[in-house]
Amino acid sequence: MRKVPAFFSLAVLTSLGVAGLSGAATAQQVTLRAVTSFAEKTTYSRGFEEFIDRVNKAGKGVIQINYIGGPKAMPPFEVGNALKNGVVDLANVTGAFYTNLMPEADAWKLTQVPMSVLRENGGFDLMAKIYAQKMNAVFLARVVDNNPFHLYLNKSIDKPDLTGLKLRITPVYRDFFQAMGATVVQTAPGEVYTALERGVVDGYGWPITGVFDLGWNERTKYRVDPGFYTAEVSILINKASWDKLDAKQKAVLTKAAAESEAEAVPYFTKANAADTERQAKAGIKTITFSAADAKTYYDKAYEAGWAGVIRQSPEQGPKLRKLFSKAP
Ligand code: 173
Repeated sequence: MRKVPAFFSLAVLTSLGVAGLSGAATAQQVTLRAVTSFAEKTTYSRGFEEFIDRVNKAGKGVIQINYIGGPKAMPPFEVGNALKNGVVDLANVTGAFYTNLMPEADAWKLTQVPMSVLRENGGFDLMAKIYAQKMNAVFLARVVDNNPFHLYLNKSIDKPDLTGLKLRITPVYRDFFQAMGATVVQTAPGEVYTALERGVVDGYGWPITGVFDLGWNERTKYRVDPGFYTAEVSILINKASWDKLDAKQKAVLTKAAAESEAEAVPYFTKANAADTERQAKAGIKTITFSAADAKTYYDKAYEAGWAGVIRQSPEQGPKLRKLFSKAP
C-alpha cells in the first residue's frame, strides 16, 4: 500500500469523490488536484497560479485544476513524494525539495543557458528521462529562471569565508556554504523568520526576490553580492495522470505550460531589479567583495555545486554539466 500522509488524506478523498462524480456526469472534463511548495500568492507560487488561471480559462468543459494550496496543506519537502505517488496530480516545486527522490533535480540551479536552448540541446530530454524513471513525472514548465540566489546575513563579513557562521539552507546551498566553512541547518521557507528572530541562524540562502513575502526584511541586515546560480521552480504532473488525458486535454496543459515558461526570464529580469532596489530602501546593506574575491566566491559556488551533483549522480552528473553550462 502506498503511504498517504494523514494530514492530506481527507482532502484527497474528498476531491477524488467530486472528480469521480463529475467525471460520470460529463464524460470529457477532468479535474486535476494541484499543490504548491511555496506560500500561496507569494513570488514562487505566482507563475504556477498564472498557469492555473490559464488552464481554467482555456480548459472550460475539457480540463480544470483544483488548487488545493501551499505549505498549509502539505509540507514543502513532501510535495515531490505526493506527486510521485499520485496523491496529487500537479505540483509547483523546486528540485532542491525532492533530492531524496531525484538528486539530479538539484542541477537545475546550475543552468547557464535558457530553457529554450536546453529543450533543443538534449539537456531537457535527459532530465525528462530521469523524471519519468525516478519521479514518475512529466516536466511541464520551468516558471522560475534567471533569478540568482544570494547569501543574506546578520553578521558582516569582508571576504569569502563563512567560518563560524550558522546558516539556514536547503540542498541548493549546502555544498557551497559548507565548502566556505559554514555550519548549516536545513529548514523550509516557512521556518526562516522564526530562526532569524530567535538567533538560531546568522543568515540564510534565498534568491534575490521574495525576501519581503514572509517579512524577512525585518530580520535581515546584509545581502552578500554577487549572486550565484539561478533559482528553478517548475510545474510537474504525475505520469499516470498525464497518460490518462486525451489529446485535447494535453494540448490545454502544453499550451499554458509553454506560455508560462516563456514568461519566466522576462518576468524575473524586472523583478530582480525591483527587489534589489526595494532591499536597499528597506535598509538591507550590500556586502561587496573585491573583484578577485568575488570571482573566487562565484567560481567556488559552481565548483561545489557540480561536485555535489556528480557525487550524488556519478552517471548523469557529468552529462548534465556539459549540457547545462555555458560554452567556455
Ligand atoms: O531557499 C530555498 O528555500 C530554496 O531552495 C528555493 C528554491 C527556489 C526558489 C526559492 C527558494
